Amino acid sequence: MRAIRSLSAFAYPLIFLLVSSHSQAQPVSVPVPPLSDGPWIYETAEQPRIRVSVVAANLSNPWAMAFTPDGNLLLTERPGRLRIIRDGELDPQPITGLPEIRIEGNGGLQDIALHPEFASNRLVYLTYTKPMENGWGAPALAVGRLEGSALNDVRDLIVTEAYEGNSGLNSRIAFGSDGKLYMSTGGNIESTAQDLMSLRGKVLRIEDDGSIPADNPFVNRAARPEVYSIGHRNTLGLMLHPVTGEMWQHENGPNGGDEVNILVRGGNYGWPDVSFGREYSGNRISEYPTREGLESPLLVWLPAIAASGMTVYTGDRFPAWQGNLFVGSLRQGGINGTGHLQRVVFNEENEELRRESLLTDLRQRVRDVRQGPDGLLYLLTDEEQGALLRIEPLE
Ligand SMILES: [Ca+2]
Repeated sequence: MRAIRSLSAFAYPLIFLLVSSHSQAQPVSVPVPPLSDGPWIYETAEQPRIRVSVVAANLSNPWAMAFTPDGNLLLTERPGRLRIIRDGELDPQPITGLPEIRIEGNGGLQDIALHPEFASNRLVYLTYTKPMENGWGAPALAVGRLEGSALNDVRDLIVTEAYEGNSGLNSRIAFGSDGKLYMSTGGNIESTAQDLMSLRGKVLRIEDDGSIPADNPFVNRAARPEVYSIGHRNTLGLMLHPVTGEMWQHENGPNGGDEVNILVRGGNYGWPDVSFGREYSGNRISEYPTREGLESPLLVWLPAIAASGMTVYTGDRFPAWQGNLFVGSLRQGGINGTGHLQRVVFNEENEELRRESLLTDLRQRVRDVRQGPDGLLYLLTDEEQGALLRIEPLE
């Protein structure tokens, strides 16, 4: 009896190890050194030399940023703080007036967008995880008026559904060339992404005051009228393409199969029926990665890069990068500690020519990338000791 007991004491952790090696949560990592003070100089493939420097350090899991017309920068931290950088200095006091935010899992304060007429109306839009009565969190969208260091008149415009579990809570927002506000909602939950009565796994489209545009694709059907496109897994990039005027979106596949999509009205992007990716167990999601009647991605990452944040460069400071797509990576190939910045070059038909991985040695989870009004590129590293980084040409 004693022998059996000692055997089971030995076997239990062994069984646990075998089981956990097949689970999604198993951390396979390379060590990540703390980010130094920089700056760092890089040779790159097409832009001769660049310098990367720290604009603000000691940020707590920063998630998204927006430049204001008066030269300030607003940024969100996932644990529920909205911060402001004025004249290059981070205000130690967060903006007040935010709603109550649930931060478990991958939830928390997420994306930020300014109203196209922010200079006159001061309206700031935020996505966040709203704590719900069932104890779980729902992706939600709120708007408020920024006055000094306070967000006033805050109200929810969209509150989606809360399901058991702490995944699929991510959301992004962006104004389109049509002046409508687009919001993505995570849908890596069984059966929501194809369900027209669910707001999860979708891109939603509303007016700036939260009302429903009459030309939304599912108005007057057995559907939620906010829905614009369906079949999305976990969107972590959404932008108005600055040249074409299209809405571009990217979403994380499971184990492989991150994809960039060009959104079309009423389009079905296939999740969970088809994907280029695999389950975390290694099984294929579907026999064929796409099929007739579903929208196929413009671009796929195999292995996955855990894409997050997206911008198309249009400035004059990096002439060789004009028209290139920049996407943050949280980790590559399912290995933590491999985050970086990716640059993708297209031809004039939006067909991919080449990709370059940048800043790989920093090993930071790049959560957001945006072009500043000064024509430089800015990145947020989503770490407990996160930072705002700036990339400039070295002349
Ligand atoms: Ca898809």
